[in-house]
Amino acid sequence: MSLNCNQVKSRKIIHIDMDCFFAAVEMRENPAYRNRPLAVGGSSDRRGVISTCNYQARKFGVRSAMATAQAVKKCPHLLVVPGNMALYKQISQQIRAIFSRYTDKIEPLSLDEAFLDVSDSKDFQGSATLIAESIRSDIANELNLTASAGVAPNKFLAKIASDENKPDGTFVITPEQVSDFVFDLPLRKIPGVGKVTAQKLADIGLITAADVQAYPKEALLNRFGKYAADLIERCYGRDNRALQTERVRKSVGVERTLAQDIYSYEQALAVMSKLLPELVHRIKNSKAGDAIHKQVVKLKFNDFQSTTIEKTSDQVNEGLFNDLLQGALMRQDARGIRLVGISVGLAEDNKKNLDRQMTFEF
Ligand code: TTP
Ligand code: MG
Repeated sequence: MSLNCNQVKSRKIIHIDMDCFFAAVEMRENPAYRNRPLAVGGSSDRRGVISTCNYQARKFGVRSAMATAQAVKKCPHLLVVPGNMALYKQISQQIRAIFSRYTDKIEPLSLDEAFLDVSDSKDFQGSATLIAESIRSDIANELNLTASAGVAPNKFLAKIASDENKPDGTFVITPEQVSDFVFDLPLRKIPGVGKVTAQKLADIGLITAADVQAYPKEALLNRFGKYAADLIERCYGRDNRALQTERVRKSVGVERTLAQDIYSYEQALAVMSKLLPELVHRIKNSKAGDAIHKQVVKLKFNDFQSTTIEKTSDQVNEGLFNDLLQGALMRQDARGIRLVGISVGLAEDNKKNLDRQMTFEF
């Protein structure tokens, strides 16, 4: 049976968001930063802005995206450090590896936050709350960092919930609590409602979700168009969006296992030249041409050991594959070759995640 518009599939969604992520990493790495107001950002004499700051600095009113000069005015003892993006990315991978112990339905939103759909999980007898607590304690024990979690029947409520008990806390909205929770919810807190939209809504007296519920639906749809329909849904606590879990492809390749072992460069080259048009075809089909950043040759020998050799490249270059094959054969040691493969590595396309962020800006 298919779901019609009014039937909302019940899900168990966890939203995890690291606490003052960049600043927390800096405090972990440098004990001297721990007990003082700290920000990561550009320096004030170069018109820098604050990326984030620790909770001590927040007490003084320092915020993300604030000019560093203004932040230092608010908090004269603020220490501003430049940050280390490579390290934040590496830790982000470690956090994702922890998530993947619990589910493969993961939608990363940025380096420090992600949605997890644990509807079908059997861990902790299916308790999303206990799963969230377990993830938080894994992060604390293994990475020495804290995260906050929101647990709810859908994405937008889970996202709002993760902010409720920040830092180092969990907030749960059960299906029974949804209507009470949204009643007082300021529209500004709904992801996608920015400053401009919130002001336009306030202009007609709409501040909370309850205000929207009480307002004539047709009038809202006429005034604000199609975005109003989603907004009204959120104001009743509804959000039927599934997680966008599609994996970003990391490579495209073709390989051939041979019926009989081969031994020479010429033989391997002949196999490779048959594979090449296939590879080009696959790259075209996957529309990945623009993302190519390396070429790879793989050989498997008749003792089942395999070897790969690669070189940076932004296109498919036959000459380079030939050179790589020669390089790989230096490792042959008189063994027979059972498999020849060629592939291209693709750069990760982070834009995809940004494009997904939905807004209600009218
Ligand atoms: P956030 O999760 O928005 O912030 P946070 O983790 O620092 O703090 P909170 O405890 O409130 O979650 O963003 C994650 C990281 O992204 C943050 O550590 C730094 C970076 N960032 C910027 O560089 N500029 C910005 O304007 C924001 C909002 C974040
Ligand atoms: Mg965060």
